[in-house]
Amino acid sequence: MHHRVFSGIQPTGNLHLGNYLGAIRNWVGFQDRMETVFCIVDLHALTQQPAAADMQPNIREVTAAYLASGIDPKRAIIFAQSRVSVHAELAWVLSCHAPLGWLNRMTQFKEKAGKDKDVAVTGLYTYPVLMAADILAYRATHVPVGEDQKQHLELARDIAGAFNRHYGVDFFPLPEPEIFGAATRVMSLRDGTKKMSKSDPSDYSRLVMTDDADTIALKLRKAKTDTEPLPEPGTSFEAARPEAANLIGIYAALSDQTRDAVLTQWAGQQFSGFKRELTERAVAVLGPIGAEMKRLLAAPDHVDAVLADGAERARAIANPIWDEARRIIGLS
Ligand code: AQP
Repeated sequence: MHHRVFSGIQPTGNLHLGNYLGAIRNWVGFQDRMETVFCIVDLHALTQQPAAADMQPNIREVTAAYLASGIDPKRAIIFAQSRVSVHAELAWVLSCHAPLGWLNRMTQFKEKAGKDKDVAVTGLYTYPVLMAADILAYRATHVPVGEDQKQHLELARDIAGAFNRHYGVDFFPLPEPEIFGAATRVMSLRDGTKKMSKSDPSDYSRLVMTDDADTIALKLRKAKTDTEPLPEPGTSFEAARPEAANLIGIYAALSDQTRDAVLTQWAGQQFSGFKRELTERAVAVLGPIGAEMKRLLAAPDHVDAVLADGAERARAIANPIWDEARRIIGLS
């Protein structure tokens, strides 16, 4: 089986440390080993009903984040989802193989739809089917994402299997989730039980990839902790101290250490000193990326050229796969 990586991020603004540590950072290494396809999933973003004027700036923002983080557009394919019509067409086909019961189990829909499910839009509900189409349109084998997307990936595997069984083929590979690093799930700086998210109304809940050093310092100073000193390594404190656990996880990820190694250094000390060191590490990692993003976005010609070239290369992979799928289905 030909190995191919696919992943994507929604252009919904406020790209944050969780998107970077949970996703983008882990994509870079794949470029040397496999064919890589990195998407800006603008059709997914429509589930949040954004203003039209926000779409292009947000698509460019995500593209700039990929480039500034070390994704090389000569090797990787970088493109916007809506430029390749196969995503939407295949999503329809796959929705005809995805029982309601499977979608009813998706926890992200339950979280995002909130209490009144009758007013949640249908696109939010079928979002995971479109995500399955994103991956299968390229017959991708590896999908590096954060922990929160694991359930959607399992669904993509199930749908691929259902399609293959129905038509008696071995056409779609069952994509493997690639979830790794110390920060597979970065939590909100204000509430350690909620994930860091673009759509959280509080700016203080997240470090944004373009935050400058002063803003990073301020947000981390204000980040919620408790009054206890840092815990001992090897103890289980996570459930009782979610904010402490989150900051320790972020520190570990930013410094390429395990959580226990961080605690060996910091156990028994106060959070004030720990936060100062954490700030330095966050600035060292995010500072250069944010500066490069701003440089790219100030004159976005390069960003736009990358997207145009990427769309062409993406279509060159997806169109023949779609043609073959149509033959399997009996549509041609
Ligand atoms: N807090 C997080 N920790 C680790 N990984 C995360 N990801 C998102 N939040 C965290 C990973 O980032 C990638 C892109 O996510 P997305 O833009 O498709 O949508 P999302 O998962 O819904 O992300 P957000 O930031 O919470 O956005 P909104 O608020 O718009 O819904 C995925 O690989 C995801 O795992």
